[in-house]
Amino acid sequence: MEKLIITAALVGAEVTRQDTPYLPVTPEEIREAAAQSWEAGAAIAHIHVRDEAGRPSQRRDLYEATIREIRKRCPIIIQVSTGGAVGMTAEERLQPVSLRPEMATLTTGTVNFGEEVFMNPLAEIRRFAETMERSGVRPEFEVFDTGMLGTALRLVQEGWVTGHLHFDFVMGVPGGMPATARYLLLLIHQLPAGATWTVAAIGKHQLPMATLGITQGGHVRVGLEDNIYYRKGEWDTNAQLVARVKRLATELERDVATPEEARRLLGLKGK
Ligand code: KMH
Ligand code: ZN
Repeated sequence: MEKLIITAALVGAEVTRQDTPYLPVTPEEIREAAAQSWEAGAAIAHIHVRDEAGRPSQRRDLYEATIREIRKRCPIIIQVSTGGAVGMTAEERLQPVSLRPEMATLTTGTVNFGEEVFMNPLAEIRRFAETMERSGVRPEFEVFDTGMLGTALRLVQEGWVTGHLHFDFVMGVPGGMPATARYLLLLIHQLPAGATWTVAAIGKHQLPMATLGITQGGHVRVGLEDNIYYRKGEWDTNAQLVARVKRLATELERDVATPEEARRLLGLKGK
């Protein structure tokens, strides 16, 4: 198997400081979380940013400041969110892509998201893909439900996305697909040859699905965006979650990729 790429989803848009005191929100805190996660074995930092009041934001200046801070401390691959928070406009969500980060997320469908709806109409998805392609930003397809894989492949067929294909299966969001082995196997068996995939799962599902990602030849995303507990009732940090995946991978005899090795696996040129 190729080396394991660990993504640290450091911040997210839904978790608050009231939920966990360990959530990084300022550029400096996100820098430290990224650096500690890199030291623990992460090759990619999936980032959202927060405004001065701690609210989810897609402001370009906040992403710029955060990326600058992270770059001071470590060579981790930076993947910006274009999902942002539910209810944001496409214009708002696309702002960080203009910074030309190495990667950005691309959600390929609309999905119920708890009591809300995460809207991603096809015309908007095409626009996001076209903007990333033009900016030299590698998309990571965010697949919250099974139909989104078909839409991602449609975008590829239509020529909106070229080059290496990388998917993130986000499992266990209320309204999205469940976090089960059966769903994961269904998805990975439909991937085109040469594509890579990672698995992210919400809350208590994170650890078992991460283990499946390691053993089934995929990659793994962990972090406070998806899960704030190390075990029931016990908070953790992003780095602790990453370190646990690295320990598991080592036990299962799978080496962990550095950012440079991950760049080669994902066909990234580096920035
Ligand atoms: N916050 C979710 C509505 C992404 O980062 O692109 C969307 C999300 C996906 O987190
Ligand atoms: Zn995200």
